[in-house]
Amino acid sequence: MNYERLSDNSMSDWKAVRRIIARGRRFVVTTHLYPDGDAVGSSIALLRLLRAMGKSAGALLPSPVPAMYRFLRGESWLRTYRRTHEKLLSSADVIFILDSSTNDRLGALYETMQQIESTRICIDHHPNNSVSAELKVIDTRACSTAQMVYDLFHACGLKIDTHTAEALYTGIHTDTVSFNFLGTTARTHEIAADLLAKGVDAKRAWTKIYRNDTPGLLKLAGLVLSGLHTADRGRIAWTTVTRKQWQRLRVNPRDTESFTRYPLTLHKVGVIAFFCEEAERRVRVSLRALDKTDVGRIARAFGGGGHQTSSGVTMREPLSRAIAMIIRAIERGK
Ligand SMILES: [Mn+2]
Repeated sequence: MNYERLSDNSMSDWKAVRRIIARGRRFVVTTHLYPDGDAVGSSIALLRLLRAMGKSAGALLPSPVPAMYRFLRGESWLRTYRRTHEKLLSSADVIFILDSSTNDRLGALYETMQQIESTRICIDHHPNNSVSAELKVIDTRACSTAQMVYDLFHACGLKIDTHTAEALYTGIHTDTVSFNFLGTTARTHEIAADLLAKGVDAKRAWTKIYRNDTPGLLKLAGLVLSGLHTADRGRIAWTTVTRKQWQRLRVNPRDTESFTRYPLTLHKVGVIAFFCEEAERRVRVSLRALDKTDVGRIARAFGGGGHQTSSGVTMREPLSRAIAMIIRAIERGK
């Protein structure tokens, strides 16, 4: 098998990135709010790449790394951005923006970045990327940003060590929903095989990422599932969690993000919506599509973002109104 080939990205894009890296001395890596496995994994891997090239590199994230990704070696390099980091950010020759499709998703960093001179490079796989950057490498066919960073390692002629492999594997595994969705191809499996050959322990990664549920969270999942709704003869399925429900079981509402996975096994289901009432008039909506419905477009229509198969939006509406608006949009978006 040949792992050197760059089937999706044009080599010239990576050459440009490599040239900018060679010229710079100080680098900062950042990614989106509420970072997922891909955001965390690709950030750690890119830091390792920059350091392997003898560069000074740090990472400033708009929000903290979730507990389930803290097993990754190098996680402690990812710091949560505060105003006191402004100097550090402005002294960077280059800022890498990973896995983020909009400026909004960069939180407070975006505001600061507008006022400084650093060159910004955006590496992402989301469609309709509107991030402000001097150089953008966008590959909507890539299953994850981690896969693109894997390509960059090859373009820079660098070896991938076990810790880097584990970070990249985590990004690919989580973004593809365990090698099932979002552009999972033969190449995705080839890369995974290469990362396993480099020493990734698949069972350890799965255990760390997925075996974190508390009894309270599973009890909440039970409540949520008994309130399952379907529409359009089973094509649409949705569940909700109210503020009262998560408060009573002392669950952090952020931890309910994984609840979208349960209705995926419903026979003939095409679109899944999950509504989490995080606060009064603040509803986090997660959408997943198994059919051709473009849930990315639906989320964008309400100010959110994402892919055709996976997207999200936070709505400033009462729960019942948010449900009505989104379900109507899904019904129309067949
Ligand atoms: Mn991603």
